[in-house]
Amino acid sequence: MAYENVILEQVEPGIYRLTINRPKALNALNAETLDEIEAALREVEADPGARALLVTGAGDKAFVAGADISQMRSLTAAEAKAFALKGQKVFRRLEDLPVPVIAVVNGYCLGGGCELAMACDWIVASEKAVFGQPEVNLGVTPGFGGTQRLTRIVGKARAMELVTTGRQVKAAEAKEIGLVNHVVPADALMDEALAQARTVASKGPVAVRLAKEAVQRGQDLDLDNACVLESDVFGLCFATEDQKEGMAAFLEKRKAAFQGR
Ligand code: DAK
Repeated sequence: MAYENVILEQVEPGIYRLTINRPKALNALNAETLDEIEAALREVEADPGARALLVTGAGDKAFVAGADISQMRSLTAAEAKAFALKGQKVFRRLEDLPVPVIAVVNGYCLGGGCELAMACDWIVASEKAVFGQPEVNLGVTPGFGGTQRLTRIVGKARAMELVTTGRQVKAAEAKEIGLVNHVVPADALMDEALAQARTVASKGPVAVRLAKEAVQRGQDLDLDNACVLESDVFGLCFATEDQKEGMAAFLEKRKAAFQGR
């Protein structure tokens, strides 16, 4: 499918990269871009060979500087709610993508951009990246899940401070509070993210998908039920050829040749 606001490419077998591509507006998310992100996610979901997805922003200045303020400014209350629901739906789909998703954050990662990055599975950032939920500067609250995901990731007190003051944090502080997994020099960013995606792609594909499901679905369950979920997915692994191959390869001291089934 042809896109105007995003670029979807398969950079290596099984490794996809989705680039939000509105650099003149610092990759701000308008409704059309959200629709295209959703369509791109459908494409990745439909490929049984997909192993990992990288999400990034075009240009060297921004990942995504937020939801598109010029499009939002004249929304009615009902339209604003519909816009928030659209973003939440798309970000949920991203979170539920059956393969790991790495946010590759190359610059401003604000508002809806920070919410997009948090809906990915983890964040790799350049030293130049800046994170924040500055919506209160505009007289609104975060609307694409920011109040909820930020709280789950960094804890209530830190999230409360960031969403009520709009304070922006640089990459080093974002790592310190657990929002970002890795910070690397700007020119090493994509290589680092690709290396991580390659590592994921080299593992047992069914196990990776099931492990993501267990972590993702388990975090909102109590520990007992989450452990039942874990034992279910662990059991399911033993119905796969990958489990037989992975364990045979270990015992035969060779590299596993996983087939993803
Ligand atoms: N939307 C639209 N355009 C944007 C934008 C944005 N979020 N951010 C930047 N741009 C545009 C600028 O208007 C400018 O366009 P031109 O003037 O060249 O046409 C161009 O990108 C370059 O930006 P600057 O000239 O401002 O660049 P600077 O380097 O000087 O500053 C900046 C970079 C990132 C510090 C600055 O652009 C900035 O502060 N941007 C806004 C950041 C922000 O406030 N982000 C949060 C947006 S609000 C909800 C649903 C969703 C949300 C809330 C509620 N419901 C429906 C309830 C989410 C809201 C948000 O994300």
